[in-house]
Amino acid sequence: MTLYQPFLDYAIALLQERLDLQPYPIPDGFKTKSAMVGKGKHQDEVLTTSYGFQAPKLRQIRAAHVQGGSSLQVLNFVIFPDLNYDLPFFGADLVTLPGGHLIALDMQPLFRDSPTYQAKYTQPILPIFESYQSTLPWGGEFPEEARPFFSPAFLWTRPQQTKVVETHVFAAFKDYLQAYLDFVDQAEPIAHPSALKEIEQAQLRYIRYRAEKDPARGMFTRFYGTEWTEEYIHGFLFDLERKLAIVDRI
Ligand code: DBV
Repeated sequence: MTLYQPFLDYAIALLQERLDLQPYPIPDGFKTKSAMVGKGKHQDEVLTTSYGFQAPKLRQIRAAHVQGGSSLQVLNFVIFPDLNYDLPFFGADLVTLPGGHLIALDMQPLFRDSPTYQAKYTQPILPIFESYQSTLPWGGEFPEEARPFFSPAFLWTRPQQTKVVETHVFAAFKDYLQAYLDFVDQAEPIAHPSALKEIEQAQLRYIRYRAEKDPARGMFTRFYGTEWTEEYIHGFLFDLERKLAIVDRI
């Protein structure tokens, strides 16, 4: 059992319970990928496993789980809503490297600075966010250009102890995911053409930023090479542009 496996198991079980969950295609060669890294007795297998689902209102629910021993564990889990809903993205980046743990958890907004959007999708989360402030304090230094993509309820923390990840971070992950699924329950489709255009633009802004700045690019490139990594990022992890290009051709 590795650090983030219980997070993944919990998420999939909850999604199955609360949504009409269907598979989402994972391109050939990306379901599992493994490489040996390091030398001699420090050699370790790094295994990356991918998961993909879809559900009504949710275009893509996907996870990448990287397991490479006690000092390399990553779970990146994102939910991308359909383009006719104003739902935020659910984003979890749970990272354990030799330097320590790095946790990012949020409902990432389409329209960060809109007061009505904040009232709808951030206010309800603030009590949850605040309840973790004392055990999961602000993680400090954080790329300024990423700020527009996070909500005021962004949980960003660097726990010193693995025990904190297993307890408080796991509890926060559960609370955020449950609250997200409450938003999904309540979401109504958007029909107004100008609103739809704004949603599409916001989704593209987000996905382009994440694909371009993916902090895992260096790690994946070292393990699995450039070709695999770029295809994984654009063809699976952040695939909206490719999917829209297909629709436009039909
Ligand atoms: N991050 C991803 C994906 C990952 C992943 C798809 C599958 O978006 C892992 C793997 N994140 C990952 C790794 C690191 C980080 C760090 C391996 C460590 C990189 C390193 O130190 O070498 C939130 N993740 C980070 C950082 C942030 C985030 C802010 C610190 C990186 C830095 O300082 O530049 N999540 C990340 C982010 C967005 C998000 C930037 C933007 C919208 O949702």
